[in-house]
Amino acid sequence: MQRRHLFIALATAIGLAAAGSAQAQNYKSEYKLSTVVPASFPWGKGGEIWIDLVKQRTNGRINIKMYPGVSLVQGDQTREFTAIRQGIIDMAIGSTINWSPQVKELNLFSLPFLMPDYKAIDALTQGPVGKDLFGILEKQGVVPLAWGENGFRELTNSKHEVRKPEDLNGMKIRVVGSPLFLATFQALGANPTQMSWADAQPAFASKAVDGQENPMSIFTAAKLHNVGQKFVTLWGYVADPLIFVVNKEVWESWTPADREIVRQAAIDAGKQEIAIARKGLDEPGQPLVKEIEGMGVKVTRLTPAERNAFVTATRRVYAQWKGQVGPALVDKAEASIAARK
Ligand code: X2X
Repeated sequence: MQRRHLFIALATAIGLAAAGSAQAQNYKSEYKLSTVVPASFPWGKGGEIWIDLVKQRTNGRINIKMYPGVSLVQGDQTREFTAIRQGIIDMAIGSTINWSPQVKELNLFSLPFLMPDYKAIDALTQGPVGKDLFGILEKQGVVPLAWGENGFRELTNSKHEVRKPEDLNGMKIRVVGSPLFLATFQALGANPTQMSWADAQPAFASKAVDGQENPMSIFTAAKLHNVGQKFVTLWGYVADPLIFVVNKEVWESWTPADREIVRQAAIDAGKQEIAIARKGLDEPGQPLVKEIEGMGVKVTRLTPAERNAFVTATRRVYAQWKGQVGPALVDKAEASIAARK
């Protein structure tokens, strides 16, 4: 190599090294990722997949650690969104339910009996409604990247089979999130009580509450049959998608190339997570439901007429909350669902 070329090569190497270290100084040694449940659940598994993809694709430049149990906000999942905005949390995979106290439009997914099937969820998250919601989140100062899924929330209890609204009469049901859940269960004649997931599990064990609503994947991973939840009613009344987000300042501290890597990793992890969340539920025979029956749990499937009684009993709540969520957005959601393929 000629002397001049050697000099240029050396100068370039020094320049690159300097740029590299300047960049590394802006990067934290660890980014905190908040979730409600750990990797033994599809939700936490999605976090693990995201973390691994980002690590591989950035050659370790972005190092993420998961904090399940919403431990960065002492288990109070309804404070998670505010903590992301404040930078107490760098990244999160959050349920639309838990962020709905701050982002009223996210109550959309909790409108009783809006989404009849998985295709309806996809029609919302992957269509114009999903875009609108991401725009709303951006205006609130977080960077939304991808959708995941907790799932259709089924009704469980320790008392008796629930086939009609009257069966819920006076039953103490743990709910989370927004007042919409209180309204829905009150309309059904139940006695709903708001409680974090952390507080809920001991409350089932001690029989302080009779029932709850959560996806079947949460039921099995949390082993709710072991804390007396022996009756399940498959009613699919609401489903909560998950949203992968990053705090805005953190996002802006990354190079454009790294932002793109984190975004694509979130999309890839989200797709995988949704498949895991639906496993055993969206295939013929629903093997996950069989598994639950095998644990000595009575699983009740409603006839269309039986399900309709729950729909009718909650119509007033739907109408009232359509106003709170935003009638234009709900109209758009209803149209997207009607047009689903
Ligand atoms: O608390 C719940 O019920 C859970 C785990 O499903 C959510 O975080 C919404």
